[in-house]
Amino acid sequence: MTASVPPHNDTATPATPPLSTCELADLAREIKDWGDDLGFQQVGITDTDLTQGPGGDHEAHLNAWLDQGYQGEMGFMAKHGTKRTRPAELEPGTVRVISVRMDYLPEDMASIEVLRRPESAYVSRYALGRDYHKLMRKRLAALAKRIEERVGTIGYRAFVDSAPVMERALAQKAGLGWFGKNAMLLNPKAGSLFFLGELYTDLPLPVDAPFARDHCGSCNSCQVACPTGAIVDDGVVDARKCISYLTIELHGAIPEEHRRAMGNRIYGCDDCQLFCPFTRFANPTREDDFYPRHDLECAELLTLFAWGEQEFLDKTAGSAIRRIGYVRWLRNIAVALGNAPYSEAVEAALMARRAYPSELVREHVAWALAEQRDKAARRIATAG
Ligand code: B12
Repeated sequence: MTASVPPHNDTATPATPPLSTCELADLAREIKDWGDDLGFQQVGITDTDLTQGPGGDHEAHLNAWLDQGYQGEMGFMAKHGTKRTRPAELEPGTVRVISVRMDYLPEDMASIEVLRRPESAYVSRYALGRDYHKLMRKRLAALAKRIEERVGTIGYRAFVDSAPVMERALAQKAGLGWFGKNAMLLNPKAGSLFFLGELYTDLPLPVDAPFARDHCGSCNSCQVACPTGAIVDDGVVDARKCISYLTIELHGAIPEEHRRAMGNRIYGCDDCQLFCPFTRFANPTREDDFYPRHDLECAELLTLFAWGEQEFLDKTAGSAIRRIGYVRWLRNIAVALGNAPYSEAVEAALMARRAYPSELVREHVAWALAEQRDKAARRIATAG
């Protein structure tokens, strides 16, 4: 989680005189054009009421999710009380939310092929290039500046997956898409491989219509595809089972029951999106910064496991991957190596890390070695 742009509060500048309804409508149209110039694929505007409307009561939904303990160790999900569902409690004066989305999928990713090659590492497509948080927040700040150039000082604050904000609920209300059975915010023309971001503002702009239709119908490909059965109900993810949580958010040991199902996924998981029929409509990103670095889209597990700590820090500088740190990086790759077909090279690489100073790494390496040796023994038994 990263920090948001601090509240803009320039008391030296005179307050903006109230705008007429027509001026606000013109401004809303301009905001959408500026959003497009700044690289957002869609911009919508909504009010701040997340307790009623066609999307449902998100405050109640979130509380039910938390009551089930689905957040696991993500204490930040429960920490902020109603600030998450009531934007004006987080940022006083907020009456509107400008919700934006930005495509992140680089072209020619051959994602499913990589998933099916157990010697290769699968890194979530959102994390192959530069970290999106800063990039999008800067663009949102630039959008706010353009608004201020037009109308004078406004109150605003920009967020991208940072503070207690219900990003999907706000995006659905702002007309950007519907909630898929995989809980993703999906757009019929773009699938779900995009990030969300918001500008909270005190400008009483006209709002857009919420996205009304649910296009999932009877399809449940995402639920069938989820390797760990983490989608426990339509639109509900038990994070404790989600490979994204297990590889990124969880600090300790990955529960053994999920290790085999992780396959070669070493950072995040995209299966509930890759196997969604709407993903074929995903548009390639316009951002060079989201293109892969260091061949992360198809690197060999053994290559990544051989990175030293300094190499990990150098190669993941400016990437979202860096936040998991080197120990969890090794932990995740050790599990994937345990899942790879038996080979002497894999066994040797694991042996080389058997006495690694971190107990967390040692335990996962020991598990992976046992898996490898089990496969070797079975191979000999079959050959005999
Ligand atoms: C915590 C979190 C996680 C957790 C928990 C995920 C989860 N489903 O809750 C973990 C670590 C598992 C995770 C994983 C991923 N995440 Co995440 N995550 C978040 C975060 C910080 C909060 C989500 C949250 O509030 N969860 C609580 C549940 C209750 O809310 P929700 O997930 O928004 O679900 C809504 C829908 O389910 C819908 N809904 C569906 N059914 C119903 C029924 C009723 C009655 C109602 C009222 C509502 C409803 O309403 C819910 C909100 O009320 C957001 C950023 C943010 N601040 O919002 C990013 C965010 C949701 N994540 C994102 C991404 C990209 C991912 C991954 C794809 C990353 C990856 N490749 O590994 C996976 C996808 C997993 C999945 N299928 O959800 C993007 C999603 C973009 C999009 N197009 O939807 C976000 C918005 C970040 C961003 N700024 O772009 N994530």
